[in-house]
Amino acid sequence: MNTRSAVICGGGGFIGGHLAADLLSKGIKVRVVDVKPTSEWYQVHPEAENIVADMNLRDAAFAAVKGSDTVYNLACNMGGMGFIETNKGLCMISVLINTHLLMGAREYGAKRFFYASSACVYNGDKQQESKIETFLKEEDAYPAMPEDGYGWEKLFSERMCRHFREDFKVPTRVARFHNVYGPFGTWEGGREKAPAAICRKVIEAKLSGKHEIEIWGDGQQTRSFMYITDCLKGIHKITDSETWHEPINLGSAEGVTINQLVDLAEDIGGIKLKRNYNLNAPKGVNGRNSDNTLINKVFGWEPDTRLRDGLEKTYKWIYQEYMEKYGGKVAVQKPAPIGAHVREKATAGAR
Ligand code: GDC
Repeated sequence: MNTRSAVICGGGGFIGGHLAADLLSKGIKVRVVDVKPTSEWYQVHPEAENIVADMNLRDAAFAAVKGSDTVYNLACNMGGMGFIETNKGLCMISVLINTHLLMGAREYGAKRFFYASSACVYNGDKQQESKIETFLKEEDAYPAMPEDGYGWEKLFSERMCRHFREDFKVPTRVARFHNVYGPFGTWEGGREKAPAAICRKVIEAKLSGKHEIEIWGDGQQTRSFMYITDCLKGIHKITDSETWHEPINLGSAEGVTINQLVDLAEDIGGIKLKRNYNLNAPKGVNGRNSDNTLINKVFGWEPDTRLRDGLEKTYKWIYQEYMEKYGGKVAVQKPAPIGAHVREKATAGAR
């Protein structure tokens, strides 16, 4: 598939901003659409056509899609566990975005439609053990028991992609992202995921001189984290594939406990902290890792950036952002707002 023009829906967000830069560097004509005002986009690329619109609405979604070969749907209301556990209804409304974009892709004959799904579609029963070896295979999404709210929306939308492909010949491709991190992502405000949150907390401990850190859960829960450049490589392979169209894992298989993630961040920050475990905080599943058998078989590749390397770059970027924003003072972090009033914050998926 040779894309000449692309629209990135949710391109004001973390992954979308990086994807726009990447496509522009390849000489592709790029339209970026996001509901947030451009002042809140993580990256704004002046070479792109930048549009502020709410793709929950049919007309805006159709206008977004019109005239582009490839549609990337990264738009949804999302965040880390602290957000999705307390905003289930809001997360489910994103079903409108994918529905309208798929209908638009059908109407205007898009050559490709990429949908950013998530590891949150996997059956919760298979993620009960805090083990690094909790590798999830693509078939583990069924029988369906995904993450409540957010995961159900993702699973439904995946399914809709399948039926639009089968019934209406919209050439859909679906990746299941496993916790993506890197520079130009959310690091405060309540939607941040563990890698950015832990980096920020280490930085705050250093700045405040209070050498303690709050960790959600008991720190034994396991995850794998995918660096943004791997995510981009995978998006291209999956989108451009002429043969593979089923949902496929896009994640790192380097599993760690959250305690090990904290070890790495402490090491990068050059500090050791007293750990306070908050067992009442949002925790999500006990164990989750990406089984990469299929992606290796289909594409002869899997995400391979070491967590230590990616986290170091992320830490440095967050440190700079922190200093720029707060000038070396420690900010009081507020929890994410709950409810419909955050609709305008809908942003790119960054699973
Ligand atoms: O938020 P998250 O990165 O999402 O959390 C990973 C684990 O880290 C959780 O068990 C959480 O309790 C723990 N944790 C410890 N301290 C903290 O300060 C903290 N902040 C955060 N955020 N977590 C902390 C994600 C979803 C995404 C997406 C991906 C797909 O779930 O939130 O939207 O779909 O999964 O892989 P996580 O990995 O549970």
